[in-house]
Amino acid sequence: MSTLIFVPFLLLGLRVTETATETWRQCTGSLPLDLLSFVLERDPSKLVPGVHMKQASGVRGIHFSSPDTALSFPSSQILVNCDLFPKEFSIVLTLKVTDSAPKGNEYVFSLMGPKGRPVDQNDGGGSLKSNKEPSITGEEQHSQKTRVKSNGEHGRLILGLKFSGKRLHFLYKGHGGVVEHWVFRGTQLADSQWHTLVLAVGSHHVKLTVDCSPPVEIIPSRPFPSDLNIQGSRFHIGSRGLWKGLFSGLLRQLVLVPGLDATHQICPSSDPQLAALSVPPLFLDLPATGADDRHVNTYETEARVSVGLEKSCSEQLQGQLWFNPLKKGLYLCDGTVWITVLEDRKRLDYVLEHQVLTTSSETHDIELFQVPGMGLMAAMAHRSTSGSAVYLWTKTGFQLYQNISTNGALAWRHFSMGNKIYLVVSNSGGDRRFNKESEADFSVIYKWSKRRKRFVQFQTLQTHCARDWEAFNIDEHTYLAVANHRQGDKNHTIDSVIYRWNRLSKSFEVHQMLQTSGAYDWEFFTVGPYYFLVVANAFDGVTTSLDSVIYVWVNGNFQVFQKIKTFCATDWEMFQIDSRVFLVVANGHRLHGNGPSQYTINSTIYELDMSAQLFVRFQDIVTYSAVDWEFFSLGQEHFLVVANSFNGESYSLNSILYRWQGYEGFVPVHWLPTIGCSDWEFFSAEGESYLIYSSAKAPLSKVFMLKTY
Ligand SMILES: *[C@@H]1O[C@H](CO)[C@@H](O)[C@H](O)[C@H]1NC(C)=O
Ligand SMILES: *[C@@H]1O[C@H](CO)[C@@H](O)[C@H](O)[C@H]1NC(C)=O
Ligand SMILES: *[C@@H]1O[C@H](CO)[C@@H](O)[C@H](O)[C@H]1NC(C)=O
Ligand SMILES: [Ca+2]
Ligand SMILES: [Ca+2]
Repeated sequence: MSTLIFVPFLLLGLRVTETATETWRQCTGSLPLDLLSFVLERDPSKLVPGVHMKQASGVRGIHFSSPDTALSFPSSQILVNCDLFPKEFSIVLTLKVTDSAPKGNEYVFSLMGPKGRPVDQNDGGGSLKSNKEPSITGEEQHSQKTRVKSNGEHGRLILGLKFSGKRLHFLYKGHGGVVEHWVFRGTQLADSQWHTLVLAVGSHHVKLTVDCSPPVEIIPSRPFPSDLNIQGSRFHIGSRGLWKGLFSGLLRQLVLVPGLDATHQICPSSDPQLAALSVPPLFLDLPATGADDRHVNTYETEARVSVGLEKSCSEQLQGQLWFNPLKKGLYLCDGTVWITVLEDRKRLDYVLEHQVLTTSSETHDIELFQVPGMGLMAAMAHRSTSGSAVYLWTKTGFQLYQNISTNGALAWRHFSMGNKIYLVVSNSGGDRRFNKESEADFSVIYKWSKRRKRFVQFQTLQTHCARDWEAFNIDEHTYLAVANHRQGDKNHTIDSVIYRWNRLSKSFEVHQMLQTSGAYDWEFFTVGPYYFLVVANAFDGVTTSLDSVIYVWVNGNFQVFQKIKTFCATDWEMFQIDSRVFLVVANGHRLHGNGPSQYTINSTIYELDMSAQLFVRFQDIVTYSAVDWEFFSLGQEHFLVVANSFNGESYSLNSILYRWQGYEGFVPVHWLPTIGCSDWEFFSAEGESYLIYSSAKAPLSKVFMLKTY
């Protein structure tokens, strides 16, 4: 049933992020967009007009009988909120083309521009030009690209895939409205056999993989355009919207995968001619029929989908689809229970830039909290010696509320005792003017003054290049834990300290010391009646490959519970999904001695195995000098966003939003461009959901609004 996995994505459309500098928005994302399911499943109660289900060699596909409008849809329905076709993508298709196919053009699919829009004809060259492209595979295949002047036939064509003279052609509108052709010769496709093709278009090369065999590659003289405008365009499946050019073969799979080469997602395969990324549920496996290879059977498809109120799923109904109009859900009977294929519910649709907040300097951390009578506030740890600041959420976004002088602030943490609100800042002592001799620095606790409506200094605590504070309550006592990163310039293996609030002296006092190595983060969490504290150990002076330690509270103190190998661990985030408990670490880089640093490494999600009483590896996610993870839920869906800060060359890179997909774990769904990303925080206000990120390399923070539908 693996073919079903991607079906729920098909209504989600493509993710987009706006960049402030461009008017046209590029379509981004990497979710497979199942174009065939999109037309076939819009009304799961019956087969759309213009197609018939057919079976060949015991495998189902559709045959096109007319270019019905039901086989066409606006591109904006799946390429949501963007104007430019993805500049990199792949197309996965499974089809069967008869060896007696007519010589004329037959379109597997096309993307056509709006009617009546004149085509730019400013390109003077009108004659047919042809130039051979070198084949880097050195095999017999030839690839050829021709430039044809746009004319009536091609005028509206933006992009398409067609068979012509038994050869596969990929066409797109190049500069000046000139249609570019890439022709893939030497591949035997029109032989009445099923074939699965992956056409992968990258910035500098194009690759066609047939049945998971070694690919045919071409390096086009002009790369696929990054500015292919698709505004007002429509996809046509099996045609270009006209009778002329209707595809006469059988089509079983047609998936557009923006952003990446999907070859490795389906290859190698045990059944390469039918390798599946996403196949419409209607085509799902049938009982063996023993039908003759060449014989084509027509099937009654109506019986496969039933519409109406719930009935029980039994062995007889195995493979049956059921559409429930009340829930707008599509379900598949697996022989005992109905499995959800599609269900209409609140889902993350896209991410919009909401506010660019200019700050006095670069920012290492954002802490969000509510102050009664004031609303949502954000404390930001700014790098500059002029200090940090607290911001207040208003109708237009965050606005500076109070300047607070800090000294190399790296993190803020809020907590409350009774009805009083406090903030503690970790001052790393970036400015050594004040404490040259002692090499110690002081972190400061502030208290919210209701009368003065501002934070006022409350207590100072000596710390050593403090990186993080954590606050928590155990048995009605309030504790603070500081992550002391290093003492002096070299000594990283030092004590981090747990403080406890003393009600009599009205101050925090040392409760327990725990030895840490370049401590970067503390995370407190509870599981049932147990209290845990986990430290991110980043560096011991020699290597970043160190044990980070999970402690558990026993008899009034923390004791080691488990050690986990990490690589410059910078953050731990605990989260729960249903009754499952997870911990994810952000690994910054691998470094040993004088060797080079590796920034592209895995960060790992661990799951608590209740019976073994241990956290065990659940999923590795490749990150780029990750410095923060943030977990949040929207409706029924769960997400993780990572702060990728550096890839070894640049601080400008995407932070990635992952969505929980059950047994597949977390899969990437949004790419958010960031600069030196240092922190992500999720928050809700006035019924809307937002993410904010801070930059350690630019004096700005950005708020994104999460649009759901
Ligand atoms: C905070 O400090 C900046 C200068 O760094 C100043 O421009 C601003 O007016 C101050 N704002 C408040 C609310 O004190
Ligand atoms: C590092 O600092 C700790 C605590 O101050 C001290 O006990 C230890 O000896 C120091 N190590 C080195 C190598 O200086
Ligand atoms: C990340 O982990 C995966 C699976 O655990 C592994 O295949 C891959 O090589 C790792 N990547 C890096 C960059 O370490
Ligand atoms: Ca954390
Ligand atoms: Ca965070």
